[in-house]
Amino acid sequence: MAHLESYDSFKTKKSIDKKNRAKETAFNKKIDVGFVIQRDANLNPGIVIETSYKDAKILYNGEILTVYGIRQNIPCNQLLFPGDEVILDAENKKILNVLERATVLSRNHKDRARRNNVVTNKILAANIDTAVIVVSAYSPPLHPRFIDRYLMVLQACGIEPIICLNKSDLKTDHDERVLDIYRKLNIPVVETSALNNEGIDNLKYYLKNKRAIFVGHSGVGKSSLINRIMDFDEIKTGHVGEKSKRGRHTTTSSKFYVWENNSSIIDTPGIRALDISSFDANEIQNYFPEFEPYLQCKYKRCDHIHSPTEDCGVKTAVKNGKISLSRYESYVRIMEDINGQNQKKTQSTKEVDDERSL
Ligand SMILES: Nc1nc2c(ncn2[C@@H]2O[C@H](COP(=O)(O)OP(=O)(O)OP(=O)(O)O)[C@@H](O)[C@H]2O)c(=O)[nH]1
Ligand SMILES: [Mg+2]
Ligand SMILES: [Zn+2]
Repeated sequence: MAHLESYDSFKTKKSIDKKNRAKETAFNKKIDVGFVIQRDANLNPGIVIETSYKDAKILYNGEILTVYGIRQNIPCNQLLFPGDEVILDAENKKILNVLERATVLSRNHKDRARRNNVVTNKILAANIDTAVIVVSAYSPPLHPRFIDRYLMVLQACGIEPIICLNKSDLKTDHDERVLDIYRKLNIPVVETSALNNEGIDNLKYYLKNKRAIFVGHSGVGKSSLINRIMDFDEIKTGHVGEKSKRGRHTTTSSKFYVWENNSSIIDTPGIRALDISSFDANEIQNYFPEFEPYLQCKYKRCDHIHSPTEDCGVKTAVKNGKISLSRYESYVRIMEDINGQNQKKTQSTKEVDDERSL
């Protein structure tokens, strides 16, 4: 198994840019934000905690204030997201400016209500340092395919990943084997049980002085973990279906929580599937940094799928145990999805397939 020096290679998309002549994807595109201003130490911005279609709750000088009518109240008609920093006219409860975003976490969203499953890029949060991919043991079951897709999205957004296996009280050998794949890639892996209050201090250690976001499937325990970290019981949590082993989508909007000076977490609604159709098939290999030492294939445009093993460095490395089979299978699945989607973008059953694959 290739052992990476650090998980830096999972942190930014710089290496990906270098190799692909800085191609702009839906995930890293510069968002046109009108009246955005540069950061400056003299500014005293408020932080957006939560937004609705009309209003935004802002943390400002230790207090939470609500700005009503955000559509009319922001000079640039700018949409706001949790983690956004804004300059306020606090007296008149008006937003004067939005600070330039350090990072934007976005993901594709397939609108099933609209014809042809239109895919839009949806921003989840701004100014995030670290994203915790929360997964769970047993229910919902742990799927490495989902983790691999989320790792790609985070690399594209330039956000550090942490993997948190919650429900460690239900952990099996299968879960242990999956976690090992990511430990060997030097991605921080934390095990917690929100139920038994275990591993919470370790998780806090990784999140100290960071702006973090918890992402993942519904029912894995994102909100339960935040309740433990905050040492309260305020966030509503929901049961997981016994048969389906799926969550009930209890959290419906993202919200920013400060758990210590300088340390915050955004709770997000659980998702069903992660669409990766906007990625370019030629770029995918670069989102698997452990492939890099083995990219000397016989054919320059080798896709590491269709060439015979003896002609392909990546397939040979998988055969020799230098690259994890699970990661390679994710790569193949993602390539198939992207190529399939390119040919049949309107295929209405695709979403069902995506869900099954996660
Ligand atoms: N056994 C066990 N159950 C847990 C643990 N943490 C959370 N749960 C249970 O898992 C269920 C789902 O928890 P939530 O915190 O609502 O999950 P979520 O990820 O926020 O779900 P959404 O808001 O739907 O995205 C609840 O019934 C929790 O009691 C844990 O460590 N062990
Ligand atoms: Mg929740
Ligand atoms: Zn190859």
